[in-house]
Amino acid sequence: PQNQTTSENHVFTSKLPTIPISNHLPLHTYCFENLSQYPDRQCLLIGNTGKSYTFAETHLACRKVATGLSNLGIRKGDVVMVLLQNCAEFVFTFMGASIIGAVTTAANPFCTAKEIFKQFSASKSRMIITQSQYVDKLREAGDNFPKIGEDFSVITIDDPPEGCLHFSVLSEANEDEALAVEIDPDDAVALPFSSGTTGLPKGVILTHRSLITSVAQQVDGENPNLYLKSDDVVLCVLPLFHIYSLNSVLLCSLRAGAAVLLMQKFEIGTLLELIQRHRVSVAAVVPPLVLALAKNLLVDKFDLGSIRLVLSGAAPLGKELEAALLSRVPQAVFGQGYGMTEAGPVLSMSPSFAKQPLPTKSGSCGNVVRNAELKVVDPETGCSLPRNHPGEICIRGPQIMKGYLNDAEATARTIDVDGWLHTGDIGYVDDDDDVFIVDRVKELIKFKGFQVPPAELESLLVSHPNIADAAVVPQKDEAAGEVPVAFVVRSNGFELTEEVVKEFIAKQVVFYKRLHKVYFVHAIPKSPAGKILRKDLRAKLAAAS
Ligand code: 4UU
Repeated sequence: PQNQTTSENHVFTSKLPTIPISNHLPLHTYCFENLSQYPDRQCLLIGNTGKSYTFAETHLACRKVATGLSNLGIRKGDVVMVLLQNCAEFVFTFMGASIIGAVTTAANPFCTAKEIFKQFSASKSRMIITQSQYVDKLREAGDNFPKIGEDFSVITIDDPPEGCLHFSVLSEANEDEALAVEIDPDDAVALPFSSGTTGLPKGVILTHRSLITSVAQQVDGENPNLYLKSDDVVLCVLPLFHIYSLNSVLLCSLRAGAAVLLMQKFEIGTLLELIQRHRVSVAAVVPPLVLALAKNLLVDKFDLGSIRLVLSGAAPLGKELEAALLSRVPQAVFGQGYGMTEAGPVLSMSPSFAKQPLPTKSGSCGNVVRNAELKVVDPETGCSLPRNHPGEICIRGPQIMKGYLNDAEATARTIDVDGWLHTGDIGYVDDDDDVFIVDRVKELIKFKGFQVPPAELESLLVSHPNIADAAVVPQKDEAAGEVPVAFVVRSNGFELTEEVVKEFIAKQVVFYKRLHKVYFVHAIPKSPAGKILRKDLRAKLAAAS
């Protein structure tokens, strides 16, 4: 395929040929399509217990949970909330919901009750599947929040506290009794939350068609861009409630017939031990994990010789860190993927992971995925730019989201009338089709790859009686990449310390949204239209450090 580069329109496509994609199927059918070739192969390996499930067992468990969900009244289009660390039940629930045409919205179980119920209410979830340790915070959220048993049911994967059901009500249902449903490719299947380029977190509607397309762009075709083999063991330490792990680790592995090693949480010693024990061959990581693998002294005590491929994504990765990692796993191929929840999520992927690998440069996020179009637009004029000119990256293809849930305005701001999704990332495509991200123009802050939406923290800040105005921006940080810091205007005559402000936020948000610094100022710089001039504040920070 040739890239069109007429003077008005510079559109970049993959060097890999376009492939047929079975995106007319329901997601679960697509993911388990090749199951009969390897029913007895390991599918899920549970890191902390040593338990494992073959592909046939996994498929059966998903079908049982599908029936179980419908026995509890979950119907096509209903939303189920998953509040779990990585575990087999996450997989069974997600795929089980897909089978009956229901939708999964997953959240970080460490979120505060307030954060969880925001997503719960916005998504109109009918039930929460979680661990017993998180039930208290749901119960004690206060009178203004939905009530367990009255407004929704709770299912726990371990001993259920009073008023909750055990996961066996789902997993022990009779798979033959599942209600037959018809699924349209454009029906939602996943509803992750993302703040996108601006504002508060919003439900991102990912359909069967979008997720199948994205997975196929990675692992399908004669020469898959991300070549996963059926004897691979793929590390799943990144949380499945984030789209990176859900898509590029879980769904891609299911489709390709590779085993997934589920780890509940990141702890370097356990991680290294599990990599060695299970001979992990593919590791999906984020930059802070690369840092740990590159720098931690424990690494030398373990055999990491089984790793053949390391994929990093979700945040920028420096060349030095990449080199440091490769000195620890010299046999491995290293590359980046570039994703965004709204984009389905993968926009570009290193061609060095392909079955017939091609080189890519250090620091690059690889090439645009196949069966998609990418362009770089001048943020001022909206015109597309030629190679080597940085601008806003836009992507088009059947993999992108259907839109934001109940937010036509935000959808129209993000996907234009021609179907281009605007990422809010600044980057360019070089002469060899390598994509480089150089900046972010959207508000979003990324702490270790986790989303921190400034608008959310700003609205909390101005709800404090002694705060007149506030703005939150990213500050560069060695370990986390970026941390949120606040500029705060005190209300007239009020005393307010940095500690008080930090504490006020800390008790309302999940750990990675905590403020790392508070700067008191007399006014927040704003445009004539009242928009916070974030660039000015970021420049102020850069000048001060
Ligand atoms: C610089 O981070 C993600 C998804 C990441 C992903 C998914 C599948 C990576 C590889 C993969 O295979 O989604 P969000 O919505 O949490 O955050 C999106 C934003 C991007 O717009 C960009 O600003 O995260 C940033 N980002 C990156 N930045 C994502 N990947 C990269 C990257 N380099 N490689």
